Amino acid sequence: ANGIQRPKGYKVSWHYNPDVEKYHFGQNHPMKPWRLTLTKSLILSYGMHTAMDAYVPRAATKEEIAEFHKDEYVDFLSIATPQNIYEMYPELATGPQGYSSAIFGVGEDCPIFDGLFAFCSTYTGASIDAARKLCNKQSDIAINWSGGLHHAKKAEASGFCYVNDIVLAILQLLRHHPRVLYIDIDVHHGDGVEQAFWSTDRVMCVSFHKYDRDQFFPGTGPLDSTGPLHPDNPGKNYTINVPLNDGIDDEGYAYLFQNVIEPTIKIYNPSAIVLQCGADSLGHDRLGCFNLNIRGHGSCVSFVKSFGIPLLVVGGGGYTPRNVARAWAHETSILIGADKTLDPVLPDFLPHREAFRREGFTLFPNLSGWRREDGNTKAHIERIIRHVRDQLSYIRG
Ligand code: V1P
Ligand code: CA
Ligand code: ZN
Repeated sequence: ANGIQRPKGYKVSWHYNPDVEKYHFGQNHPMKPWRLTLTKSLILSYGMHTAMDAYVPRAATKEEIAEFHKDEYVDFLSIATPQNIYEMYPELATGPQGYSSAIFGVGEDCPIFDGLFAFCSTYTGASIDAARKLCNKQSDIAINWSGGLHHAKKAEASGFCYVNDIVLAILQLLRHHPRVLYIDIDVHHGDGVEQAFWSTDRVMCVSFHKYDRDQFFPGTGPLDSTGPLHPDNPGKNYTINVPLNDGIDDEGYAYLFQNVIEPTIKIYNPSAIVLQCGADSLGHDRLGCFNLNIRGHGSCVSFVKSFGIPLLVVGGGGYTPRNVARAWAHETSILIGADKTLDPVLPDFLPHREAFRREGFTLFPNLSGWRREDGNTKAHIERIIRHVRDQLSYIRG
């Protein structure tokens, strides 16, 4: 490819260490690092890397990870292997899935696999590097598609996430930025990030997600969960949750997204934004239940970008790898201002091109009109918008 020109007036950086592709969660596990290989192939085949500063960041150190995570948990992650885990914790062997989740959250969702700590420190190193480039103003927009693991807690792995690269990146941003807005469009609730910044007004967390307390992971994030209740706690009202039902479509999602995010940015006035772009909110996702198309998902990225505030973009979930790659390649094109000129027909010299055969070799297959009806009525969407406006009225001034 000849490549795409750099955007005028702002700088974009792409932070990616291909070492993350080497690790595997296990045979039947839905999290496939292969989706990152496909994303990279699309970005390179379209020539989008020529429009960005491309960095291959080093892995995060144990000390950097311990800026958020508990030392004992970091030590555990750094020494646990599939071979020694039962020796270290014989009680794990008696659990229902081979080992119980009592020890630091490991289990079926978060298995101990070969190279686990190298995997975690690699994706985390990229998010920290991206945040540092924003802090020293070498970038206006910094991208890490291998990050976005929003469920990890201080001393617990959860929902395929072991180290919370988002929290660590936000802690970097807070060294230079007074207020950071975190926006999460993964189909799951961004509970780990929310919990980390629950009691501060320096980070505002907004998550859009499928919500069903009993039937959908992680079961948290109802509309009325808006921060600590105590009036003296600075975090009160600085969390926004947008709980959704199955089957939301592009039009409903974009309308809701814009009507939540615009007043939030105007009132909160963040100096940096972190956008988690989990692609499991697309139609046809193996774990998700929404009906979004690549363009609908991407319209959230365009909207956030339009405010011109320093922006860190991370990946997240996404369990139909070819569609994850389509979405993140398209969103890269939006961030470098090339989406209008990108050929929707996939390049014919694209490595792994066969992976895209099922929906045809296009960037924009029809992913809507899937098995689920839209369970989000106009009344439900309007109620959320009213609730958010009402909540924001308490943080004004
Ligand atoms: O539903 C659960 C737990 C396990 N049960 C006892 C309740 N886990 C989910 C976890 C989803 C994690 C999403 C991560 C992200 O937000 C960020 C990267 O996208 C789960 C599901 C499911 N259908 O929700 N785990 C699994 N499926 C699973 C399937 C096969 C093998 C291992 C895990
Ligand atoms: Ca979310
Ligand atoms: Zn998810």
